Amino acid sequence: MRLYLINPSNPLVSIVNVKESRWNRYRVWKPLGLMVLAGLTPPDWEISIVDENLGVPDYAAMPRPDLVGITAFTSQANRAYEVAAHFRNLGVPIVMGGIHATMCMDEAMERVDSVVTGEAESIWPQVLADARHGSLKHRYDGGLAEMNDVPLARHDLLTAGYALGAIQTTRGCPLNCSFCSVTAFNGARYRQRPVADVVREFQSIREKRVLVVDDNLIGTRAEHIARAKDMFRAMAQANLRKEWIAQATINFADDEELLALAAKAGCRGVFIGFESPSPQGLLEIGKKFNIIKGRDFRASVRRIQRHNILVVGSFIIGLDIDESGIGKRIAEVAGRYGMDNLNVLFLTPLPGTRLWDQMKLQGRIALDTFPEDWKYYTLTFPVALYKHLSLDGVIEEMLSCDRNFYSMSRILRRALGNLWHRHQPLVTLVGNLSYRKNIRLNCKSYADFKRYWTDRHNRVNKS
Ligand code: B12
Ligand code: SF4
Repeated sequence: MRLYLINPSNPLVSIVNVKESRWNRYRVWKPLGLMVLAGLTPPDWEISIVDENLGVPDYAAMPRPDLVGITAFTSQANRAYEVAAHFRNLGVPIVMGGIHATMCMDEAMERVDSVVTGEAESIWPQVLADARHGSLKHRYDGGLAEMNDVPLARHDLLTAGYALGAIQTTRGCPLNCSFCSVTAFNGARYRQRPVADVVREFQSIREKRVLVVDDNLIGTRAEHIARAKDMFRAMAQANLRKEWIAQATINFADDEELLALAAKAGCRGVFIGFESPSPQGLLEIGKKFNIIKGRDFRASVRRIQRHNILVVGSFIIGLDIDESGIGKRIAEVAGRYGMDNLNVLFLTPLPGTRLWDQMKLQGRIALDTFPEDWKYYTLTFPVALYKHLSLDGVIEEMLSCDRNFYSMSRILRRALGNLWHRHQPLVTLVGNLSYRKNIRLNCKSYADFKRYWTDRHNRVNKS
C-alpha cells in the first residue's frame, strides 16, 4: 500500500521568500506532524512525505498512491484543498488532519473523504486499517494522546533540504492566551514525553541544529520545571552534540540551575512571547503570566543571555489598546529589554480561539471569504479590523517597528553588545540582517495585499 503524506505550501510565506532570500532557508522547518504520523504507520505501508515548501512536485508524474494524508495549519488550508481535489479526481481517498481540519471540521469534511480531528496517536492505525479495507469513515477523533504513545518521528524520511531538525518533548499549555490555538487544540493539561524517548529521538536526528517545537518548553509549575531539568540532565549525559532552539515563557529566566542545565544540554536560543509593551495589552489578551508584579524584563533577558542563549522576543500589533506610535514603542521596548531579535505579528483571529469568537461577534473579521482567504492568515497580514488603526495605519506601525529595531545603527550596536558580553557577535549580526532583508519583501507583500483588499471591498460594494 502506498501512502503520500503531504504538507501543502503557501507561496505567501514559503517558496517565494526562500528564492528571494537564502536566509529564509532557516525558516523552512520540517513538518513534524507528518513525521510522527509516519512513525505510527505499520511497516507494510510505503510512505513518502511531500513537503511542498521545498518545491511543489509534479503529482501527475508520481506513482498513484492508495491513500493521501494531508496536514494543514489554517494558512495552508486553501492549498490543502487544491491538492485534495487533484487526488480525488483520480479516485484516491484523502484523509485530512491537523489543526485546521480540527478547528474547521465542516469545511474540511466537504472537501476530503475523511477528517481526523485532534491528535492522531490513538486513531491513525484504525484509519489505515479502514482505508485498506475500503471502509474509510467520514470522521475520526483522536482526542488528546497519552505521551507514552507518541512514537519516535521518522526522521529518516526527510533527510535533505532543511537547516534544522525538529522534535517535540511536551504538548499543551495551561495559559490559554486569547489569540493562541494551542490550549484549544492540545489542551490545558501540560503533558511531557518520557525523558528516555526524547533522548532516543534526539539521537536519531541527523541535523546538528534542532528546533524543539514545544509551545512552552518548561511549563508553569514546579513539577514541570523539575521534569525539564531531568530532561536537560539526561540530554547532557547522552552527549548529543546538538544545538537547539525552543519556545518558552519568561519564567525560563527565574531559575539559574534550569538555565545552566538547558545550556549544557545544547540550548542556544529561545523565542519568548512578550506580546505587548503594556500591562493593559497583556490583560486584554489574557497573558497574565507576563504581568507578575515587579518583573524586570531587562534583567530576565540578561540572565538568559548570560548562559549564551539568544533571546528572540515576539510582540503583537493591533490590540484594542494599540494606537498610532505602537510600532516605534515596541521597537524601543524590545531594544531596552536587550533582545537579540524581534518578531512582530499582526493580531489575527484564528479559528477556535477566544479572539476568533470575540471578533466574529463584533463583525471585525475583515477577510472572510473562506477557504480562499485563509492563505492570508499567516499573522503577517492584517486580516481584521483594528480598533484604533486603519489598514494603512496598522501596516505603517509594523514597518515603523521593523525599521526602528532593524536600523543598521541598532543592528551594529546589538552586535557590539554581544561581542562585549557574550563573544558571539556573528549570530546576532546574521539573525538581524536576515530580518532586515525581509523588510523589503514585506513592503511588496503589503502592497499586493492592499490591492487585494481594495478589489475585494469594491466587489462587495457593487454586489
Ligand atoms: C513548529 C511550528 C511551526 C513551524 C512549521 C513547521 C511545520 N511545517 O510543521 C513554523 C515556524 C514554520 C511555523 C509557521 C507558522 N505557524 Co506554526 N507552529 C508550530 C508549532 C509550535 C508546532 C507544530 C508541530 O510540529 N507540532 C508537533 C506535531 C507532532 O503536532 P501536529 O502538527 O499538531 O500533528 C499532530 C496532529 O495535529 C495530527 N495531524 C497533523 N497532521 C495530520 C494529518 C493527518 C492526515 C492526520 C490523520 C493527522 C494529522 O497528528 C499529529 C500527531 O498527533 C505549532 C503549535 C502546536 N502545538 O502545534 C504552531 C502553530 C501550528 N503555528 C501556528 C501559526 C499561526 C503559524 C503561522 C501561520 C504564523 C507564524 N508566524 O507562526 C506560520 C505559517 C506557516 C505556513 N506554512 O503557513 C498556529 C496555527 C493555528 C492555526 N489555526 O493554523 C500554531 C498552532 C501556534 C499557535 N500559537 O496558535 N509553525
Ligand atoms: S501564547 Fe504561549 S503561553 Fe499563551 S497559550 Fe499559547 S503557547 Fe501558551
